[in-house]
This record gives sequence, structure tokens and C-alpha cells, in this order.
Amino acid sequence: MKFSRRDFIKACAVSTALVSAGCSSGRQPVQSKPIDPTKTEADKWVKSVCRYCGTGCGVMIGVKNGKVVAVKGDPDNPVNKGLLCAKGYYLPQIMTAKDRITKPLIKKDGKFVEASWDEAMELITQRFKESLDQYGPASVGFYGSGQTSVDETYVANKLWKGCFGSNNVEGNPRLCMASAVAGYMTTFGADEPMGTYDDFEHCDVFFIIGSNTAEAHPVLFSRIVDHKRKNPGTKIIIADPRRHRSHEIADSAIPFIAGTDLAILGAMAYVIIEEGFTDEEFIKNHVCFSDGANPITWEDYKQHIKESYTPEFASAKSSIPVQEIRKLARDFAEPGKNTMTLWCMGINQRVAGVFANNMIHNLHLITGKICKPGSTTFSLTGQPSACGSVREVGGLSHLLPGHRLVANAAHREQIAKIWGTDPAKMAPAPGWHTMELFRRTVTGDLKCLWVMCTNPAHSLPNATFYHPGLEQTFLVVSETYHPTLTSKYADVVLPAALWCEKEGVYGNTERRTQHMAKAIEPPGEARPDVDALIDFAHRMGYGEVFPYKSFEDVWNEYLKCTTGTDMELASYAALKEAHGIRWPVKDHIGTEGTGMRFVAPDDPYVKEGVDFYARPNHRAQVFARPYTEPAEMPDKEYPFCLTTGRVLEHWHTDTMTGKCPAIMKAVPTSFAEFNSKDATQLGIKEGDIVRLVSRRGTVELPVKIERPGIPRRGLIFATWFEAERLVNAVTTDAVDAASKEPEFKICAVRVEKV
Ligand SMILES: Nc1nc2c(c(=O)[nH]1)N[C@H]1C(S)=C(S)[C@@H](COP(=O)(O)OP(=O)(O)OC[C@H]3O[C@@H](n4cnc5c(=O)[nH]c(N)nc54)[C@H](O)[C@@H]3O)O[C@H]1N2
Ligand SMILES: Nc1nc2c(c(=O)[nH]1)N[C@H]1C(S)=C(S)[C@@H](COP(=O)(O)OP(=O)(O)OC[C@H]3O[C@@H](n4cnc5c(=O)[nH]c(N)nc54)[C@H](O)[C@@H]3O)O[C@H]1N2
Ligand code: SF4
Ligand SMILES: [Mo]
Repeated sequence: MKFSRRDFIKACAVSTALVSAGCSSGRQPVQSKPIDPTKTEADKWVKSVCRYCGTGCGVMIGVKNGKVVAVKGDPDNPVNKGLLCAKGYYLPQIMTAKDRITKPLIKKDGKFVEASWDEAMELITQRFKESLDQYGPASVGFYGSGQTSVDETYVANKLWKGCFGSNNVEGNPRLCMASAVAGYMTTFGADEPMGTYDDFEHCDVFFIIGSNTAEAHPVLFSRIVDHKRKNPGTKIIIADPRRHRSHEIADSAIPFIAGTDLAILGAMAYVIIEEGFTDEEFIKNHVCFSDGANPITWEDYKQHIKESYTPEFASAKSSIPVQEIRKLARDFAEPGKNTMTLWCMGINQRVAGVFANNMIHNLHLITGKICKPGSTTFSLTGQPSACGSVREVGGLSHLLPGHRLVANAAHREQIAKIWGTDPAKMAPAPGWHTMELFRRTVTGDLKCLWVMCTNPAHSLPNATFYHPGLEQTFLVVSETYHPTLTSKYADVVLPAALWCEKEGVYGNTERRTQHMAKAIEPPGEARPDVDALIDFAHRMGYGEVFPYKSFEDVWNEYLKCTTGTDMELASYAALKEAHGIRWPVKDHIGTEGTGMRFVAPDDPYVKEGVDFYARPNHRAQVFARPYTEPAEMPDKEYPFCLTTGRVLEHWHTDTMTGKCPAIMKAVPTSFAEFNSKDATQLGIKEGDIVRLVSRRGTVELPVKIERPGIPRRGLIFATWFEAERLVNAVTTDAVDAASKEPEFKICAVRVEKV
């Protein structure tokens, strides 16, 4: 008998949350009991954090005879209170996979041969030195990840920006959270959500747009489900062009045409203004208005909305009837109710991603549904430490640690002082953003690139265009497995210690910084990534400013970068003890940290009431943003819209979840999911193979019809975890002008039968 995805989820599902919320049985995404594959009692349990998503579930790692034998939810962690999803429970299986690399590899005559660490590091050092001498600082880059530990990005950032004078430090959060960062920065003057998961339990209306929370943030979804079960009046509205698992608890669905969000969000503002749902007092005290370049008035903004976003216009663009748009706005703005908006990649991975983020914040600001428990704008972060290790550490080409900017001379001075480096060495101009960095591998301007904890040959949009660049660049890949699509292009592959084989710190979506203890030894000669970076710094002649003997040493230096900033972090001792602490910590010593930001008494920087202190005038900005189309909409030649995304079981490029037999049985291959009417019209059926063709490339995928989700007509949903079926050969690398985040969520394709 074939083991189906349904069987898999059934087998994992112990939680009653979804069932009691009235959802169909057998599709529960979370479990409350550990699966212990070996049924062996562990010798010891080590406190840590799940390796995967930005939810940041606390885990207890069971160790026996130096091996991880089980993982269970940490009952004392307030994030998940003991729950985990299937990916969390199967973590032990990723540790021992056959393709773990245990020795450095060097490519000689096109073939990988094993080498000593010394030989590998000497080669890297020689090539970087040559490049810096001949071509200058911009010729060397670092491409990191929201899955590294804080110390790893911190050390790389310091070496590149502080010592080499190169701001070409980027990471995969550019593909993911950049639009959310730019949205928070422009609207509130400060990055990261101001609310926390605690808001879920106070919320009356959840507006979920462009997030498949049930599959991508399953444990958070279970908290929402639980809350709704206890408070049946809780409304859940899901706006998404594809019906997915999260819809099982939805009270209403807004299945608009992909790419037309701005019309919906703008028309919601229209109805809110027209029907008098605005909070004039809040606006008067805490809000200002901008057209993107200059300040405007509340009246100007209202005029802009009136002219640009009538419900009729939105209806024509999105296909949602005017009355439904009006109802959506009324539900969102209902007086006396607390409203939260949750969003993820459906909003961020768009060429209008920053505008969409601003327009979500706008709705909360003009209705005053913000800065109250259960009323907030809450962008869901994808990776476990995109916030902690990249946004906070400053691991992007325009950032410095502690929410500072490379373009700010005072910020450069402050950081150079802590680093013990020469501020004059630091470049004032931001480096190349991710897509530009990889484009420069193709043009040959970037000579050396170090890739750590990410798989860009697989995960970049329009990926095959960049493969020749990876081939010709001197490429160092720090990886746990080999081969991956990226490591194949490497000149040197460095074997990395994985997750609990090293100590570390992650920072999750709700500003919670969490310590992860080392539980076991890495296999063979694999080393923590940070060790390789510190070794490299010494070989490059900067040993004096990299004197660290322990993880704690790195943390203590980084801590100085956060002191006195809006993101003051906790001491190392406190982190080791706690089940996560939310910044800013400041006076909240010995507690869980700050709950809601910008509000007294939670936020230690606010004396009274609400204060958007991160903006010079202490007011959040409402932006008048023009309607903007995606870069590529369907046309005669490419009549379908392709969107790409996730399933619960798999993680990104599948290097880890692909090691779990039960997961592979449940979801063995990437697939293209069709609306049944489109399938009939195309003459294709379940299981057929189709070729998706875009202006950039092709991919062949097996067809699924209206499962696991239901895309609206004209939309195809494809998963992209499989290396053999490279969906990113098809996607577009068009980017948002401000955030430089690519539009993974929308491109035009045609369908060919194979
Ligand atoms: N199981 C699992 N969980 C994960 C991950 C994983 O790989 N696997 N990865 C993590 C990471 S890094 C991330 S970034 C998150 C991503 O989490 P999500 O963003 O929730 O997941 P996706 O499936 O990428 O896309 C979300 C939704 O965007 C919708 N969408 C497509 N086009 C549009 C549009 O035009 N407008 C709107 N509003 N929506 C649209 C899709 O229909 C889809 O339902 O997941 C995190 N969690
Ligand atoms: N089509 C399409 N493409 C997308 C997206 C989409 O929605 N659609 N989403 C984008 C988003 S939001 C994201 S975040 C990216 C993610 O894309 P990637 O970051 O490229 O994907 P991962 O598979 O998470 O890659 C992590 C790599 O690090 C390795 N690894 C694991 N642990 C360690 C470690 O401790 N050290 C080292 N050195 N290596 C380690 C893993 O084996 C794996 O190869 O993909 C983007 N690409
Ligand atoms: S919800 Fe995310 S953090 Fe929690 S167990 Fe699942 S993958 Fe891990
Ligand atoms: Mo992501």
C-alpha cells in the first residue's frame, strides 16, 4: 500500500487542536508527543531551539551515546509549550545522513578531492589575498543565511566590512524578509514586529494575507486554532489567491487574482475612510503622512485613496465583488475589536513588496488598531534566525550591527570602535544586494564568494542564469551535506557542524533571542562555521581583532553593539538560563523581556502611552502608495500565473528534510497544482507530467489537481524543494526597487504536455 501524505499527517497528528476547531480530521499540522524513532531512553536532554522555521519552537534534544535519539517540544518554552510540527520531530534523522561531509574538499581538475583543513584554508586565504590586492575590496563577497547562528554572521560581517573594507555581505533574507524590513523601517523607523505571539491570545480578528500559516508556521497556527476554539467569536479572514490548509479555520476567504493585493488594501482604506472607521484621536497624536518623497496631510492622503482605490477599481483588478471588499474592510475595522494582520511571502516576494507592507501598516494606523494587546501588524519571519542573525547583526550590504547603517558615518565610527578596527577602512556606500552580487559573478566583477548555510544555485530566482557565474567565481561553500546544487560549483567545500553539534543563538519572529546548547560532537573533521571564519581572519592577518576563545566571547562583543540601541540584547548568562528573552531587554532583567514595543509600560524606552520614538517626529508614517502591477502578468503567449511556495513537510531545498524517509514518502517530488477547470481545459489529469515554460526557462513537474490546495483559475502553484526539477529555472529575478527582494510569487508561464 502506498503511504500517502494524508497517512503521514495522520500518523504524526496527536494534537486535538484542529479537530476541536471543527476542521476535517487527519490534517493536523502539529503533534504534542515526540516520535522517538529508536524508542531508546535518552541519557540526557539538552535545551535548544528547532532548526527550521521562524516560529522558534523550543526543543529538548535527547542524547544517548553521543547521538541524537529524540527531539521533543520544550514544555517550558512559551512559544510552543511543548508542541512541535513533523519537521521538528524528525530532526534526529538529518544528523546522520550518508552525505554529511566530514572532510574539506578541494576541486582539482574538475574533481573534488579530500584535503586537510590547513590546505583548504591556505588555498582560500591565497585566493582572497590575490583578489583583494589585484581588484580591491568589492571583488570579495560573503553570502550568508537566516539559518546561521548569530556569531557566524557577526564574525563574517566584521571581517568583510571592518577589515576587508567590502560591504558585499548579503544573505538569503534578501530573498525573504527584505520587503518587511523596508516596510517597518519606512513606516515606523525601526525594523521588526512590535507585537509578539502573546497578541494572538488577545486578537478578535485575524487578517491573514499571503501566508500559508498552517504549513509554514504550523505551531503558530495551532495557537490561533486553540484561541479560536476557546473564543468561537474570533474571526479569521484569509486573503490569498490559493485556497490552502490555513483556510480550514477561515470564516471568510478573499481569493483575489494574484498580484492585485495593493488594490484590495487600498480599497479597504477607502471603505474605512468613507464609512467612518478611522481613529481620529490616534491619527492626531501618533501619525503623519507621506507621498513617498514629501510630507502630505491627512486630507491629501484621503484624496489619494479616493482617486486611486475605489472598491470598483479594486474589484475590476482583483475579481472580488465590491460588496465583499466592503465587508472585508468592515470586518477588519470593526470598532471595539482587536485586529492583527499576519503576512509572509505572498506580500514580501513582490516587486511592490514594500508598498504592500506600508499599506498593511496604513490600515492599522488609520484605524488605531495598533499598540494594543491583540491589535498589531505582524510580519511572519521565515527562517529561524533571519531576525537574530541577519537583521539584528546587520548581515546585509547596507547594514551594520544593532540596526545601524553603513552609510551613516557615526554608525561606522561606533561599530569600528567596538570591533577594534579602523573606521577609515569601512566603505560608506552599501555593497551589492543579493541579485546584483550574483549578477557580478556572471560579469566577472566578483572574484571570490564565500557561501555559508544556504543553497543559492537552487534557491535564487532565474537560477540557471547565475550558474555560469558560480562556475567561474572562486567559490567557497560551507555546507553540512555534499553534493548540493551549490556545492557542485564550489572550489572548496568546508564541512560544517550542524545545528546541535555547535553552540549558538537564534532570534525568532517575536524578537525572542534563544540560546542553543551543544549536544553532540560533529562528525569527522566538520567544524562550526564560526571556527572556519575566525581561522580565516587570522590567516588573512587580522588575528588581533578576532581573539575569541569561545562563543561567549563573540556574544559579549556583539552585546556592546546593541547597548543603548532600540534592540538591547540579554547577557549570555541570562540567555543560557531562560527559554528565550525578547529585546529590548534594558530594565527587564530576569523577565521574558519586552512585550509590545512603542507602548508603556512594556517598552522600557516609552514613558507614557504610545511613542513611535524610532522616527524623528515620534510619529508613524502613513504612505500614499500608487497601484503597482507585478513585473510579469500573464499574456497571450504565457497565459498562466505561476506562484511558488511550501508544503508543511519540506524545508526549502530539501537537503535536510529529504533525509527523512517518512517525509519523502509523504511528499516525494515537487509538483504543479492546478485548478480543476484549467486542468480540464488543458486536457491534463492528476499524475501527468507538464512542462512549465517561462521567458527564462522550463521545468517538468507532475500534476496535482486541487490538492493539497486549490489555486484560483489561471494560477498554478508549484513547490520548489526538488533539485532535479528546478522550479527556479522558471521564476523571475525582477526585484522591488526599494527592498531589492525578487518576485518569487508571480511570473507568467505556459503549460506544455510532455
Ligand atoms: N514547511 C515549511 N515551513 C517553512 C519553510 C519551508 O521551507 N517549509 N520556510 C520558511 C521560510 S524561510 C519562509 S520565508 C516562510 C514562507 O511562508 P509562507 O509565505 O506562508 O509560504 P509560501 O508557501 O511561500 O507562500 C505563502 C502564500 O503566498 C500566496 N501568494 C501567492 N501569490 C500571492 C499574491 O499575489 N498575493 C498574496 N497575498 N499571496 C500570494 C500563496 O498562495 C501562498 O499561500 O515559511 C517558513 N516556514
Ligand atoms: N521559487 C522559490 N524560491 C525561493 C523561495 C520561494 O518562495 N520560491 N523562497 C526564498 C526564501 S524566502 C528563502 S529564505 C530561500 C531559502 O533558500 P536556501 O537558504 O538556499 O535554502 P536551504 O535549503 O534552507 O539552504 C540551507 C543550506 O544550508 C545547509 N546547512 C544546514 N545547516 C547548516 C549549518 O549549520 N552550516 C552550514 N554551513 N550549512 C548548513 C543545508 O544543507 C542547505 O543546503 O529560498 C528562496 N527561494
Ligand atoms: S513550527 Fe517551525 S520551529 Fe516549530 S517545530 Fe515546526 S518547523 Fe520547527
Ligand atoms: Mo524565507
